[in-house]
Amino acid sequence: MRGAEGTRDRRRNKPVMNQAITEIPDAVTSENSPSADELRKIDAYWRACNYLSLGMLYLCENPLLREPLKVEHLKKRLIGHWGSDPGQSFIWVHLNRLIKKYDLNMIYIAGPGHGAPATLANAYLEGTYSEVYPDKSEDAEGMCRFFKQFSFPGGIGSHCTPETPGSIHEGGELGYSVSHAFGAAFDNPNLIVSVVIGDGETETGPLMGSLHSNKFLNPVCDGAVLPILHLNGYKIANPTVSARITSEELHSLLEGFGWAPYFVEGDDPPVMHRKMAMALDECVNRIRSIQGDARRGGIQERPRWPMVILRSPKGWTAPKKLDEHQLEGYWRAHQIPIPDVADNPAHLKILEEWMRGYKPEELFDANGKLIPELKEMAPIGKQRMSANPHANGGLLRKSLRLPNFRGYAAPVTKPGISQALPTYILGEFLRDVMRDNMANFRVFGPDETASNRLEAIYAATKKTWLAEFKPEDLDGGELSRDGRVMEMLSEHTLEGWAEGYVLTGRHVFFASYEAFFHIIDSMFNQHAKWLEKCKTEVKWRASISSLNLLVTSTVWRQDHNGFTHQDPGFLDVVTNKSAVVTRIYLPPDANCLLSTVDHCLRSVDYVNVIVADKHPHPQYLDIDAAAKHCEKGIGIWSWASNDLGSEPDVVIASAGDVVTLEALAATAILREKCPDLKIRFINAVDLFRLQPTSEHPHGLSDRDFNSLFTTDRPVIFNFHGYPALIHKLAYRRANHENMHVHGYREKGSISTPLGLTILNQVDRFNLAIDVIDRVPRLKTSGAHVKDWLRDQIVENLAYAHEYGMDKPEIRDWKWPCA
Ligand SMILES: Cc1ncc(C[n+]2csc(CCOP(=O)(O)OP(=O)(O)O)c2C)c(N)n1
Ligand SMILES: [Mg+2]
Repeated sequence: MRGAEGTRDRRRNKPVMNQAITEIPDAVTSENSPSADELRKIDAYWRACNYLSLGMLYLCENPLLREPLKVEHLKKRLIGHWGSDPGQSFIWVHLNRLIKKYDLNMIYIAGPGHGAPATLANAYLEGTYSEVYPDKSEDAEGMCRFFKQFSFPGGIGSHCTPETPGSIHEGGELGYSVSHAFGAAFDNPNLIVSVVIGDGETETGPLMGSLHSNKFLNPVCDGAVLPILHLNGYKIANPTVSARITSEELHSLLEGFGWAPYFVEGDDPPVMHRKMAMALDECVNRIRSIQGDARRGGIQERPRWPMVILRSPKGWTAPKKLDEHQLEGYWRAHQIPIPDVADNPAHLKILEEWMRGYKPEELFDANGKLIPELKEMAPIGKQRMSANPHANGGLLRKSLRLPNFRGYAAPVTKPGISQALPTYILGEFLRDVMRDNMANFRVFGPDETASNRLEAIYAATKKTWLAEFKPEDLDGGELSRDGRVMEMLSEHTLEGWAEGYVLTGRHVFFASYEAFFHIIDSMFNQHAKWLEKCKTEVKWRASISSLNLLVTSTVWRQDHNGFTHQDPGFLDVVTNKSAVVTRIYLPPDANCLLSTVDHCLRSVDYVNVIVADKHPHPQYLDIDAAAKHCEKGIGIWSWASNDLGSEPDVVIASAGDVVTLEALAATAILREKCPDLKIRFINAVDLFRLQPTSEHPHGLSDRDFNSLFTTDRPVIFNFHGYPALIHKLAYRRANHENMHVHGYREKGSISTPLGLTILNQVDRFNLAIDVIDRVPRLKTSGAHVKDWLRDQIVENLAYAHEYGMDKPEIRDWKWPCA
């Protein structure tokens, strides 16, 4: 046993220490300690979990080992992870004790989601699994099916997938457990979110950043998060950093992050059960005292919330060695601990003895159901972590109360004459959404809510801040302990909070700089996958609110920040994911933005990506026209077109705000310089209208697409993002070979707004040149105009280089054909 002695050894190597480590001692008991009989039952329950975990990894027959184990009882392919399971089940059974003892409302998040056999075993033992999937009944046949389906074709995945009752976190991609946990805890004052963090997971950037979440949790109106760092020492094939620094260093690190860590260390189950029970009692008492003090007397200081460091062997309770290799307590226990059981009779015997060592015959009755004495160790009904409605958040979801977005409209009497600041106007709408939904709506942004011009929200609520306040904060700091705007400079943490918040049945709006959305590409991917499964396969999961992402501070107005801030590629990432859950909107003006956001806030089960710049822009549509245009998703702007009653010579199309302005300016130039040219102007708000209906539910029918874009006329498409995306969406369309897409060509620089568009050829002059080149009858007759257009490019760039800004007629451009 590696216990206190080993710990002392490590401590000889002493770094600086701030405060004594709270380590639960081996031999001390308190009046509060569980009785010997309770500990015996906890251990038996844990053995049942471990038995089931191994059953899932290995068996497809003989589930209770009522016959000698033979090769034909084994799955042909052995897939899954053992190493994390026993520690996670150990944690789960102890949390069950806690829930019952203190009548808690608790959910469980498995950071190392590959330890799913632990979560699944517990869901099965609690009866939830059989309630949700009746064929996995609590008897030998049901258990057999339960084992067989695990990580098996046609069955379930090997992680805490959406099919897993009680899970809101798949844990396939490590790093987001703590941020998800906090998202779940916000505005859930009676909830405790237990979150197991893998010690390998702790090495990820997102996890480390998320440890700061405790500065954003309000003990009065939020619930608690109880992190349990699962220090089992190893990842797939390496030791973990956290396990190979001294306990003092680890303690200092976590204390520095503001936590009060309780160390539970060892490998002797009876001792460890008692220590874990004591540690968790301490944690609950501490949580209750923090919350009680704050709820009675207000928040005096930032709470130091408890957490547990569980140092126990990886693959705990496995054979110590397999042949000459260490198994328990080493990375070799990570996946299938004994891989060659089918070919190696001696190893098959070891597996059998190992499984029999849990004494299944003492744990399950004649039918194969967990015996009543152990059944009663788990909570019942909704108090089971596997059945807690917070982990099926749609059940708790209430629609937002939304003010009428028309009341916030930018006045537009004629198209393209007046200017407005779209995101500022949106901020006014969101302010009132916030006012009417002060318990289930939050706004997220990495230090940028004001920068993105959504600052009107602060009139309804401030930014959450539980760290130190300084006098100067009163001067525009907008900080408050009970604020509902979440700002931290970690896109990962914010995205994780936002996901945790919607997954538990609430509503979010997340705004971030366009270029830095890439930081959460992968998190978006995972969330989209989760949603897709829930929507298409896991019918018992209730619909949750959409994840609403505002992509702002966009590429086209980063002329001053330069190249690093220019990247519209998040949209490409989004289009890779299932059409069932992805939506992309590019509202061209403020009123379209209002209508779009109103729609998104009402929707469920999507990721809504809305692209809108934060600078003043010309306004085109009054609020009624905007609502209609957004409803259609794509349409002809007849006021910009002159092809009424005839076939157009060219279609000019746009998707995006800045590129719409340039496309309109090009249209105006062409209408003046080539008055005979028949132009049709199309604007797309809903990008997926471009895809065929067979590819996306928002896709236009071919008939509608062809009548809009024609089947034979050149289409000059000015797009906000990378041009290839439009080709990808529209490549099956009849007129695709006539589509010429302008978009960001990765030409970034410090420039003026027009200069940047010229660099990438989405500017009015280059667009007009392209039209002349593509319309057969203008090819030669348009030469003079083309020449003039080239002059304009040269002159405008020269002006920008001389004065550092665009010419007044560019800056103050208005639609001239009104
Ligand atoms: C972001 C990410 N990188 C890599 C992996 C591949 N991977 C799966 S499990 C694992 C080791 C996890 O170790 P730890 O967090 O200590 O969990 P344990 O199995 O020990 O509980 C790795 C690297 C992953 N799932 N996610
Ligand atoms: Mg580990």
